[in-house]
Amino acid sequence: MDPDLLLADLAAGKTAALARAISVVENGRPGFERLLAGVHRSLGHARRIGITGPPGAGKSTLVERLVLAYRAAGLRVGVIAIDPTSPFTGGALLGDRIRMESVALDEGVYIRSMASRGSLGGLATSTREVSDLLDAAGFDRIVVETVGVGQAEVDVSRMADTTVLVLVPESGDGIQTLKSGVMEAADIFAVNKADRPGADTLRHEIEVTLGIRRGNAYRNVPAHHGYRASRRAGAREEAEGARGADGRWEHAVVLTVAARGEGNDELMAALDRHHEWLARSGTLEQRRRRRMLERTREVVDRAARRWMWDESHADRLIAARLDEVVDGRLSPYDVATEVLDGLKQGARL
Ligand SMILES: Nc1nc2c(ncn2[C@@H]2O[C@H](COP(=O)(O)OP(=O)(O)OP(=O)(O)O)[C@@H](O)[C@H]2O)c(=O)[nH]1
Ligand SMILES: [Mg+2]
Repeated sequence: MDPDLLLADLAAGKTAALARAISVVENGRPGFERLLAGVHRSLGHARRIGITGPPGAGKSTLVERLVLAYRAAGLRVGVIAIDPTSPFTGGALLGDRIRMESVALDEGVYIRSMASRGSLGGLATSTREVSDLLDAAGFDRIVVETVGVGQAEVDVSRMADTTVLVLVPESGDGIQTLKSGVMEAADIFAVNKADRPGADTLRHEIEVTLGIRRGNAYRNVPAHHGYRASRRAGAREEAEGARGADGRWEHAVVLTVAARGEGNDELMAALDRHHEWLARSGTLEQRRRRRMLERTREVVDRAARRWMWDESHADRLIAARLDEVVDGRLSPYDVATEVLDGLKQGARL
């Protein structure tokens, strides 16, 4: 692979180059770091949107609706679907997780699934790197779909400018989620399958939970607290994501029936509003800056680990000490100390 040639093709918007670049990056093939370094300067055009939520909540259906709407507005969209491959399912579910037939043949849409198998550096890192490639290739929106409401999804969602949490009535997941810490990671809540009973109740629960959390956060600021409390008593605009009195983002809660496209305009509007708020409040800059910090650390971490296992004496030393570790004369910690001390003193293969 010639990274410079690939970069040029990528910038020229050639789809084949994009597919190639992604595969080089995903598999960590030689030159992948040069490729990513090469696109770094051209990043920042795309808006990155994370869609997360429990299995079967309708995330893909919702994403497909968003993609159609963005396409109608003349925007190019990249979609990354994280496949929750486990050793047990072996990725058999993949085809099912991203059936977006209506947009699959559109040249302005690029859909990629990524398996959450263990790679050095982790899925979150490779997702961010693939997003960079889509950004560099000129896509206007990058939507990342992740399944689940745990820490792994939060990590992935940290690549996003805006995170949408999709919940559904009647599943119990909603309440579980509200109790977990994942709530904080979301900017917009989509209560999907609103054609089913319980959607309004769930929306109410979300609003109350957000309200309680806000109340706690502002316990020592009586003026805001009172203002918020009185507004919450009746007003609807808070739930619709108006800007808070102190300039904070107030979460939008949107009811959707993704299967029929209902609520999609509201969701799009909430996404736009959130982006405006991000830009106006300086949060976009802050988030991107924080992301660059995390990214740089991840890249340093991965490079250091790779160097250690590929080029240092660590593996050889461990092999040489293994008998002693097995029969208890040495602990793994003793060996780690010896490895590290050796590295600090410049030990090589
Ligand atoms: N009743 C109803 N069904 C819906 C709605 N949106 C999606 N569905 C259905 O819910 C099922 C799951 O939809 P998906 O979009 O695949 O859900 P998902 O969250 O992407 O699923 P995973 O990726 O497997 O976690 C499908 O059968 C959809 O047709 C909705 O608003 N109402
Ligand atoms: Mg899906």
